[in-house]
Amino acid sequence: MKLLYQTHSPFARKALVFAHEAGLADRIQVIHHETSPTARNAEVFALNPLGKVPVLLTDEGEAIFDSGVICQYLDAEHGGMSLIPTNPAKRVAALRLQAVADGLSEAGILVRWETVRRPPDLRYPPLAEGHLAKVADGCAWLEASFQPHEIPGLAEVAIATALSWLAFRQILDVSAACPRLWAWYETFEQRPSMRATALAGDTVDH
Ligand SMILES: N[C@@H](CCC(=O)N[C@@H](CS)C(=O)NCC(=O)O)C(=O)O
Repeated sequence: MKLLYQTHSPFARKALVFAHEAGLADRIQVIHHETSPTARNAEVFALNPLGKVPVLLTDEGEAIFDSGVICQYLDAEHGGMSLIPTNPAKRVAALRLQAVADGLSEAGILVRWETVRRPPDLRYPPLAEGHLAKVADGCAWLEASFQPHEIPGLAEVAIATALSWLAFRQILDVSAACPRLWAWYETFEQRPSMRATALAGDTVDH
């Protein structure tokens, strides 16, 4: 399999950490791609009409996206215990946690557009403030309600990779705002899956 990846993407890292946790990383060739809505990457668009990474190219040549769908695909590819609960109530709970984690990254990316990525005279501070509030509220929601499983699954991977990216881009000081969540994250980030996939690099918008 091939994974169209980006070393500074929280979503791409989520898919790759999941692959590590599923024991599938050595079956995946990771290929770095820069993507941005202002710098079209034709190779990524050829596989994903939204032009985003991650994209997983299966051994059969099918392009799978987005990160959550890639995780579902990978979960069916390994012979071990499922990383996404099959029990309907537990599955919905895990998918809801994934939705919050993805929302943190999405809102964080929008904060960066309004603070560093967009040309200064086109920035709109109320948008940055609104998206930053979503990041803060999402983290506070996790601080209050997230009960991590000891054996990590999709929810744990999604949350850890999102928190890691928020810290990497200095969007929010989660350690100060959410000490319980951050303490869990600090243990999680020692896992081989996280250590093998450190975030790095700058966004390329042109
Ligand atoms: N919902 C998607 C989000 C993927 C995403 O936003 N990827 C970013 C990198 S972090 C991207 O490729 N952005 C390029 C663009 O927006 O055109 C997923 O979970 O995979």
